Amino acid sequence: MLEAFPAEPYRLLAEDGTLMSGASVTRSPAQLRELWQDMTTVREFDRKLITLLRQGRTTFYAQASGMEATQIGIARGIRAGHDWIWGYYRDHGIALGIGVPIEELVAQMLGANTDPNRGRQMPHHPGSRSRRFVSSSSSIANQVPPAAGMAMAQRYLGTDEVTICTFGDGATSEGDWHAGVNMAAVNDAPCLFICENNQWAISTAVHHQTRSESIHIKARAYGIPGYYVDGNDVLAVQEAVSTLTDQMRAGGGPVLLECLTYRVGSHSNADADAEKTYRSRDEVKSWTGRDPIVRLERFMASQGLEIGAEERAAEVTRIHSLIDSAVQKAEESGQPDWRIMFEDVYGDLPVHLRWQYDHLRAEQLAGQEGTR
Ligand SMILES: Cc1ncc(C[n+]2csc(CCOP(=O)(O)OP(=O)(O)O)c2C)c(N)n1
Repeated sequence: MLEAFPAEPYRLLAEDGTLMSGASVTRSPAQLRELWQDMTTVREFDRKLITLLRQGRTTFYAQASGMEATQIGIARGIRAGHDWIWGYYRDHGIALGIGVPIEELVAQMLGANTDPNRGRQMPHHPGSRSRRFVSSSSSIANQVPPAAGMAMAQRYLGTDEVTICTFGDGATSEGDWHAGVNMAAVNDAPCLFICENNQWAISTAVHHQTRSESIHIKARAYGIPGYYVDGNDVLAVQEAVSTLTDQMRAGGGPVLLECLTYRVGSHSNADADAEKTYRSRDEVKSWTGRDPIVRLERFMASQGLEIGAEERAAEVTRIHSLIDSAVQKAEESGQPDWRIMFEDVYGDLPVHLRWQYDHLRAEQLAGQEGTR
């Protein structure tokens, strides 16, 4: 049973994929397969996007490999398109899991004309109005105070929507994080704060950036419950997220949930060879041995739902071709025109921006004259 402040992370599946004693799993075969497909999509998305990055076709990427169970468990534990998500730059797995189309994500990452944000955000910082996935900020923990504010509004308005706010372990050492969690706590705002504890903040190990014995224990300081889940067990994460959001929908206040997982890849393109610099190959190997996708596959096999080699290969091919065609469409749509800088903010352009617009336009025309 999910309990606040446990000594060990809550799990339904042991690391070898067997059911924990006393645990029961009520998912149908179709639901289990869907979770497997979602996690495989996140893994393959990483593979394809890293290739694009190396080819210079996008300029920033932060992979989620190893963290698929956490992100898909979150996506499948909320009411997608109804609840609001304030995520961070590594959350493409959540975006995919709640149904943000691959084409939109890829267009955002390539800064293409077909990007709903029209290329204005840094690559790999997607948002989706229709799926209620708020465009993320690169500034660590920046999303926490506004997420608390949105949850306060939900409380005042009496809706049955809740807010999900995700972040890494490093974010819990930032001032914004403490201000936001405190504000949600004193206002009983229905915000589920979720730490995707992948144990590294770029090159800083979690035990080097906090003296707290865990992340979820920090909830005590704000008088709210802290939960702790095995973030490589998709069934446990999904169950915890759905239980905690149901509690908040029924009038409960904010909670903090820590999902213990591991980033097996690099932080981003800034540290492409992490094992040569700040962490050991043995450490990474010990976590690749606890692969969240393999854990679910083993459980499925024990239920007579084995994923065969052919099925796996067909699924990977299907995902790759979806991504390939999304890339082709995005690249064919071209890059946004410079004029979009001046659109979508003001109904009437203020005088200083009108001046800048005219100035740039004149420069552009002069440039065209010069090349004739
Ligand atoms: C306010 C701020 N300080 C520093 C940075 C530089 N920075 C970018 S990512 C990062 C590490 C964040 O680690 P964590 O919150 O654990 O998330 P993870 O990337 O591990 O998922 C840092 C320090 C930043 N973007 N914003």
